[in-house]
Amino acid sequence: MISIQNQIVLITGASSGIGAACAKILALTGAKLILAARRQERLQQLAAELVETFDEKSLQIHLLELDVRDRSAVESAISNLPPEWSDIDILINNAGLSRGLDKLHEGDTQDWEEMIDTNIKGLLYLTRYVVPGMVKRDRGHVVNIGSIAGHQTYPKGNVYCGTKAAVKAISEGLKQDLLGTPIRVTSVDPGMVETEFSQVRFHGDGDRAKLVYQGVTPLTPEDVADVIFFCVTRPTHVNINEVILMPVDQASATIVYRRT
Ligand code: NDP
Ligand code: 8X3
Repeated sequence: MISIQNQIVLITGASSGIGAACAKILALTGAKLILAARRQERLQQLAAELVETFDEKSLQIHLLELDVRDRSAVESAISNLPPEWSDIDILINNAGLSRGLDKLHEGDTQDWEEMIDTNIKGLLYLTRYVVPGMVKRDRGHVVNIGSIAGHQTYPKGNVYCGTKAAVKAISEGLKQDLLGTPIRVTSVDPGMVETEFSQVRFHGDGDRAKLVYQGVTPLTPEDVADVIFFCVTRPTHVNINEVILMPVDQASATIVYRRT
């Protein structure tokens, strides 16, 4: 295991779920955290929680209000980071969402745009503006959050699954393009994790969201963050290319054991 103390880690989508859990586990390592999301009040709340838990002096956090869909905002946010925060060592491309669960021919095109713009284009923008610095400094690690949905398509998952299949292809492509550099690329691809994911998918319908996890013990965001922690602390010659992690109750994207 290597230390990532004082390394600069940028986590997108840090205001909730897996991203927030990553911030908590990585704060323990003494890494310097750039926490990005649209909801600043959530990030401030998380930062306050972390300050309460850890010694304020050893905790280094920089908050970034960022909509990853906005290419010029991403470019400007990365290029205008204060000098002490600009040399990003680890990029965790976590921001993402699903919208709707509909047959493709009945889908809401607005939902499609949002998923494609966030899950694919947002991830690409961050990668495009952060990785050149890594190449220049000859060090770095990109962790993309994919999904079991990128390996297996499920009914009505169409566009969301398509975006995660794209993340899988992009992670593989980035790994190939960075061969010959010491930069690592990892895709962490979970099954069902209980976060705000389903609430977002169902546009705030909490009852429908709860049904997704009924009778199942899903993964927690901390389970996923734990795997990410493992990936980023391997010796520098080791690259964990891809990890699929599932709840014990889930065998595939569609096969889930539910206790009634
Ligand atoms: P949450 O809804 O709890 O968190 C999603 C995060 O993404 C939030 O912090 C949100 O922040 C951020 N986000 C969404 N859109 C944008 C945007 N345009 N710009 C910046 N940030 C954005 O869900 P999860 O933690 O579950 O999701 C994290 C990742 O994990 C996603 O990529 C998801 O696809 C993936 N995943 C989730 C699984 C699950 O079952 N939960 C399983 C497999 C993968 P804000 O709204 O403040 O901007
Ligand atoms: C989220 C997991 O199976 O709900 O990527 O699509 S799933």
